Amino acid sequence: MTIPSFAIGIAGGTGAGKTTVAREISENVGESVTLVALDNYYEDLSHMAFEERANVNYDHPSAFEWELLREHLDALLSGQAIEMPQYDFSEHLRKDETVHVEPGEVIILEGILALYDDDVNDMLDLHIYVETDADVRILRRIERDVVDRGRDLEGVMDQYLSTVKPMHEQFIEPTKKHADIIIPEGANSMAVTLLEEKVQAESGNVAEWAAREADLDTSERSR
Ligand code: UZR
Ligand code: MG
Repeated sequence: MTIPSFAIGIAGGTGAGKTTVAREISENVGESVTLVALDNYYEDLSHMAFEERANVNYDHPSAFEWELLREHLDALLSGQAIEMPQYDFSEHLRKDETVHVEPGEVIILEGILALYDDDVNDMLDLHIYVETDADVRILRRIERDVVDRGRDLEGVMDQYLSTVKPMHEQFIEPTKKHADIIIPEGANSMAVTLLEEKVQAESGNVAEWAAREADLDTSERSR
């Protein structure tokens, strides 16, 4: 059983590059990393019709099932596996199937409001906010929503102006104050490299590092 030794939250506006930062860290740290996408914790709206679901404000904190997220983070951090819900963006719907997720050495929670909830923040060791200009974010958002999430341009534009932008200003941006560090642009490779080093130092390698350091000390002293 793995008990994670380090938990990271990565927040920021839509299209900021949160998922990229999370993926790069998890690919490069050489530790087992469990990625928790906040998107998977959108409330289950299967009781609503598609048209109704399409009009939900998905950028408001109330769109998420915080209780389930807290429960799952808590379980992972104490070494227990979870059944993680999956989300279908083109249907605005939680899928029927879940995915069995085991805790790794490092947990990364990633999503627009990853630094919003006080209890969640308490569970995280490192709080990151990815800050990317709004024009870059909307361009990425258009590309992603049209290509990957089956939306049309007009719908993306309407949604951006009616909910995405105002909710960003009201709820997402203010969570920056909970951040330990702010990364300018998701693809900032220096920042990501520094983060990887920090993660390595704090996580499973701690014992190994300590041993190596101790070795160095002795050999230096005997010189
Ligand atoms: P990221 N979102 C949808 O467009 N449809 C859904 O069914 C659920 C979420 C959007 C959401 C938010 N907002 O801006 C974005 N809207 O997904 C968050 N409108 O995802 O962090 O990957 O950008
Ligand atoms: Mg993303």
